[in-house]
Amino acid sequence: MEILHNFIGGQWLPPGSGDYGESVNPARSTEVVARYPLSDRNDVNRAVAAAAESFPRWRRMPAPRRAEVLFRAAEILSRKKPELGRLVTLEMGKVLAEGLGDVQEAIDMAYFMAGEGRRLIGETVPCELPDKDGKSIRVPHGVAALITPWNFPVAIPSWKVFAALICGNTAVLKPSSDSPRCAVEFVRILEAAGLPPGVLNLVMGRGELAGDALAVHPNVALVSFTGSCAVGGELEAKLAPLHRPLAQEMGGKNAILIMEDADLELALHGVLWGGFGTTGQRCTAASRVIVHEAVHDRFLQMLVKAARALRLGDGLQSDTQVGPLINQRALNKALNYVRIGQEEGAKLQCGGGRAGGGELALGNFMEPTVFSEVKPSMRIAQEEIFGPLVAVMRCSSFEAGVDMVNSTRYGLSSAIYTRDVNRAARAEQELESGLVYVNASTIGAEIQLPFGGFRYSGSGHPEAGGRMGAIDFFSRIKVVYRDFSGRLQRAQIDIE
Ligand code: UN1
Repeated sequence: MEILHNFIGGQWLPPGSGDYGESVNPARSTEVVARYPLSDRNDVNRAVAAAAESFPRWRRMPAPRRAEVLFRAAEILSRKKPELGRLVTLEMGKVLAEGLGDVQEAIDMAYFMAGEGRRLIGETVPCELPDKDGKSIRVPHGVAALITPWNFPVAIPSWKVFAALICGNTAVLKPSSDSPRCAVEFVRILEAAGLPPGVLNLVMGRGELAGDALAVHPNVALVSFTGSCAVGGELEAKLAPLHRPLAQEMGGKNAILIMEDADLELALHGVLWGGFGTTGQRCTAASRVIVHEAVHDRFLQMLVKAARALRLGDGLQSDTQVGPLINQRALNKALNYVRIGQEEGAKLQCGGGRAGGGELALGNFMEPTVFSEVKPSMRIAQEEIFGPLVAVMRCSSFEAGVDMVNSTRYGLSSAIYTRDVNRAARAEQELESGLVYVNASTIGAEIQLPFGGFRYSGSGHPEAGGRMGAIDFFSRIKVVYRDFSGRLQRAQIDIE
């Protein structure tokens, strides 16, 4: 068991308070993975000061040079992928293949953002006046506050950190208290890659204390947050008077729409992967399945049979298909939704309980759960559960199905299974979510395109790559007009 320290100004330091919390293995709650600092305002102040101090030098370093650090980090991440993937599973619970995938996403992001160091594209345009030109350039904001969740404990820090740094910002990372050890390993890799001291700082601890103090700190220029809608909303209210850019990635209530002409076997794999992969703990998880009435009963039967057969267990065991929930609170929340679903009149088809036999009793395991006869207005069809619970609904047509998909306040990811190319194309237009999948599940976005949700799912500042992705948030546009005529030229006036 390791005692973790904050990383401030290039040094690993204990918290001023001397207090620590425990990160435990969700598959065996008695196993402490690490003790992490319960940082307070003073630790945060030190970290922000270190980031602010290192900003002028980092900002002036040419972006292709900054990129060299990211390339080296990508190489170290690749080398350490096996052990880091295991650590993800140990601390967060997802099965090992997914733990390795989490690290792979960080490797992809490191290479991608390193490449951006030679792009960071602006515009050059002709001016209306002679001997004058105009261009836009990207400049950093300053100190970025990065607040990350536990469900992608390496990947999501990488989305924010690499994008922030390549643009020339310095940063303070505040990871979830459920995955501090993964965050420390991630930061150690950047340290080993030769990142100058103070450019990235790490402060661990509770959101209410360390996270809040960081987000509202006067010397922080912008905030990027991934987490629940409730916390995102509170953050937005606290930041409103400060007029500081805030990117939020929040919840989802993502749906898979299965039409009567779909390949049902393929759709089944999509639902199992989207609904029960990562134990349903992705913001892109498929928690609703809307099936055309002509194939509804058949599909439901296939789904229930397959869900019952899923093997629960410690994610490090090679035959495990579904790991534990992150903590007792998450387990209680998901179990509570089983009760709510039953009270609302939905029909529990399988699962619904804590899985407690043998070794499983030590962890936060829940049986893969399927409800049928779910109505769009029910809470289990509207609220994010973040657990292995799939709500199956019935629709009578493509149009009715699309309306049902769109009938929540969220809008992160959605999917359609159909063999009709015209219908697939219409779905691309009609589904109101930031990500739309055709004949694929709601999860598994790749990093070279933007990632973000509509409505309550996000603030409209997508992360990751592509035009309009994270680079747009972590840089700001400065417009430069250069007049080399040697005389006063008045725009809009001296146009002859
Ligand atoms: C998340 O659930 O918070 O698209 C992120 C996916 C992953 C990222 C999910 N690449 O499912």
